[in-house]
Amino acid sequence: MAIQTVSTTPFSDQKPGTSGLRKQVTVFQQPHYLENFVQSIFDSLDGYQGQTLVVGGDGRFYNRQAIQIILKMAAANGFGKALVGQAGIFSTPAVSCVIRKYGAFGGIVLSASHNPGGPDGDFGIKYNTENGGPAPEKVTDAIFDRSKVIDQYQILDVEDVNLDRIGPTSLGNMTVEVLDAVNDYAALMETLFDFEQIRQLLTSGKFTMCMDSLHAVTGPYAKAIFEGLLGAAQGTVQNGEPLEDFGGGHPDPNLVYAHDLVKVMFAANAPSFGAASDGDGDRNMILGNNFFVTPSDSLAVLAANATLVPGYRSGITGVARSMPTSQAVDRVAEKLGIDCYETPTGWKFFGNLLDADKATLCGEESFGTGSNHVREKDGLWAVLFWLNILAVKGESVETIVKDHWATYGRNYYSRHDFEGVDSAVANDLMAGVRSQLPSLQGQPLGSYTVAYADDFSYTDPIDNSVSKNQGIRIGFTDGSRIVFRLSGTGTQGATLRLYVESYEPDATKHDIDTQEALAPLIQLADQVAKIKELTGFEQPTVIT
Ligand code: VG1
Ligand code: CO
Repeated sequence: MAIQTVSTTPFSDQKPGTSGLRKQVTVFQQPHYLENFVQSIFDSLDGYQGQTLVVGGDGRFYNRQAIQIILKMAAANGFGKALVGQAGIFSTPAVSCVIRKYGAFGGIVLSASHNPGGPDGDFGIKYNTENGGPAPEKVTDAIFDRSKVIDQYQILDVEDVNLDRIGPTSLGNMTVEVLDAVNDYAALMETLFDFEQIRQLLTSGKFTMCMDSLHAVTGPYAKAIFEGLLGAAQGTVQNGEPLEDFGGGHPDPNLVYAHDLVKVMFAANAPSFGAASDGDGDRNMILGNNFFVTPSDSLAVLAANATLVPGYRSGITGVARSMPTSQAVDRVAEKLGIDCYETPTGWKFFGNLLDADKATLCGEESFGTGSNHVREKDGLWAVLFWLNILAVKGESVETIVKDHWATYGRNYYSRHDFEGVDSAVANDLMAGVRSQLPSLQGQPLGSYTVAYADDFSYTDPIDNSVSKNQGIRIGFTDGSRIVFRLSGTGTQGATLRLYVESYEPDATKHDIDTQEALAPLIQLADQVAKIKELTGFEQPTVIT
């Protein structure tokens, strides 16, 4: 066995963001770039000799090459076994499922999620720990610190592994076991949901569904589960062939990028139910016939109806949402008498709460929902959860959401993204807002009164770790809020995110257009942050 020790020099830009290290493919293709990061991961870990590593990705361009490099490095560094999805494919929630099921030491997920792929697109890598979840900040900080001083890495000088043939092969002293990418995940879903009842719904002839996999990783999973196990009509899954460049699209399930699905679901004879997932399968968008469910409302509806679903029949212990996510779920928690946690953006902050059983359901406004069944957000899980609720209730998506609003009040909510802003301008803008915070406290602003104005800081209730500067929030006395954050997943320039929320208890006022309902707050946000003036953007790039 030929272990090579290769000399290298550090790259200064290997700081993981909201969800791992994301860069343009061309950056990852630089000699030693991926290798440095992978060795930095291994160097930051203890006790993995002879242990199992799970490796898989969303199938985007460079996935296969990266996996070969990672396997040869894992073998050279002393891992005993690697579990890899067939063809190098695993959705992000499937990696989490496999790490937990087989008691692996950890896993490496290759994805840039919702970012475009292809030779000119993006690539990404992140490390997940033994609980199946994204590494917490203390681990990603250690990886970054190591990457700044790394001077060598270990790699095996051997032939590539056949990733298409299921079963074991030897790679030096390590065994590579190629697994069916779908089986373990699908089996887990069967333990959580009433597949028989969902099958009856999908084959009743009265209910139609359209699932858009956006040419990304969920295609094979969705076909196996919906069209296979649950008997939905062939063709229920559209854009179901994973492509290395996602067909040139932006694999982000929202009303802008999932345009094929939006066309189907907002047509005259639309199906009863529509859903989409992102590049790596951890996000979901839920649609009814001519009806869009905001992700924040989706989380609240799932929490309110959880006991209708077998996996959650005995109730949920608590819920958690990222800070910018609307407070709709808070109202459900209050009624259920359970705790609601507010965390920084990014799934890694839910891990401790889930491990400690303080939260059962978690969600983010960015089309992410999940539960304690794995430690990642999970797109198809959310779709199945909705299907199970629809099957039990026998009502439309729209009726369920509107009844929910009538019971709990409606949290009008929207996110405005300004993509490709000059980084210096974005930092100045944020600094400008930050400097106003002390003087805003208690002051009138437009027709509102500021209740609090701060830079969100989070203390993890389990390990007491503190995460500062997680978004600037200005809250008003009537419960409405505006929040400003810079994205931590982009690869070029900066993306400014503006999150706007208001609360309307009166059911006669629940049919207002969202942007109209939020217009006064949107205007105030521009006044405070001078978005148009500083960025030169007349409109946001994406509104969700
Ligand atoms: C975005 C979302 C965040 C999500 C993250 C990863 O981060 O806002 O809620 O956790 O993407 O999602 P940011 O820093 O760009 O706002 V995914 O589907 O990339 O794993
Ligand atoms: Co994703």
